[in-house]
Amino acid sequence: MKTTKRTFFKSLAAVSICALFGFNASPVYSSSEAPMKLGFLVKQPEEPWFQTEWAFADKAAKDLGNVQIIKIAVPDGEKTLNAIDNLAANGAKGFVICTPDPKLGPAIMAKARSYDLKVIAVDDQFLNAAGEPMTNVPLIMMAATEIGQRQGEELYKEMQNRKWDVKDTAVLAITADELDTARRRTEGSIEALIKAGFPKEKIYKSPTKSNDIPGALDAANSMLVQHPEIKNWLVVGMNDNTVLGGIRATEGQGFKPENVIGIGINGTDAVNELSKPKATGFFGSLLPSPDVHGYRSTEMLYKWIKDGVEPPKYTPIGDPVLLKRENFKEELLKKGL
Ligand code: FCA
Repeated sequence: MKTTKRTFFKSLAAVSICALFGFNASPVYSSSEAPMKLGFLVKQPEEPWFQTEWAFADKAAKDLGNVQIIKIAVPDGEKTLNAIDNLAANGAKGFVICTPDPKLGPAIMAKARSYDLKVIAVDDQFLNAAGEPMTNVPLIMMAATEIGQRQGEELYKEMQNRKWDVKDTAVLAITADELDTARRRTEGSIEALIKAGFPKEKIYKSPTKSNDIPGALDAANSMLVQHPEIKNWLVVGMNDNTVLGGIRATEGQGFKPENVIGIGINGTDAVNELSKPKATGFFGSLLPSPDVHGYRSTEMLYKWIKDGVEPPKYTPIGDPVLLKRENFKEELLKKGL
């Protein structure tokens, strides 16, 4: 206590002396310097996936020291552009963003540039006016095709475990092709199913209007009613919510869990479902690394601003773990989730 007091008075004295002689006193008070402010903007904060990214952005900020993360929900274009104005007004130096619409890429970059803010895209890649990926903006995302392929392989494996007859079985693929990462995941999944031997003509695609459970439920319902001959369904979708919508539709139409296999992607958003006392048609979920996405993107942005270290243009994050009812708690714990 005494030493703290003494140091405090010493510093105070130093500051007064500096002030007296017109020196810059800031080095004495370096720990009380204003924190570096970084934005972390996400399109769907209701998804645990994005909450996890936020939590790990905060963790990175804590480890880096004197960094503050400004978290903003950006469900549409207007909110996104307003958020960038607010960040600039608050003195932020840059932001990480999962955009609500990849086509906002040029507008986001123009606004960011006008304020001299650095930008890292996470999860969803920006598209330019011609609809091509903006490869000059650093991007960190899960390896989309690969995770999709894994979904297809695991679905096929579980179908074989259950000894289903392929002739009574079909694939319900709920698609969201406007979002490139979604398209690549579902295409990867379909490709893997065909490669494993699933008949191509029994893979039925149904586009969802929105990337949430209600949207996917509608898309699935309209496909299920068209195929009353099918006894067993494999459900493909770009993330947990999409597959969950599909599962809810099969339940609504009277299918038993034994006749449905759905495997989601994200993991974090499947915890409630996998915790249910009785198994549903939702067999499991592929958990990539939202922790790494949140942590690494923040760290990259910090180093870019502080030390001028430009992040790589593309950082793919791979190696998902398959969460099932029996292992999900343990697997999530291993990652500190
Ligand atoms: C997209 C999806 C999210 C998550 C993320 C990694 O943004 O919408 O659910 O899967 O990619």
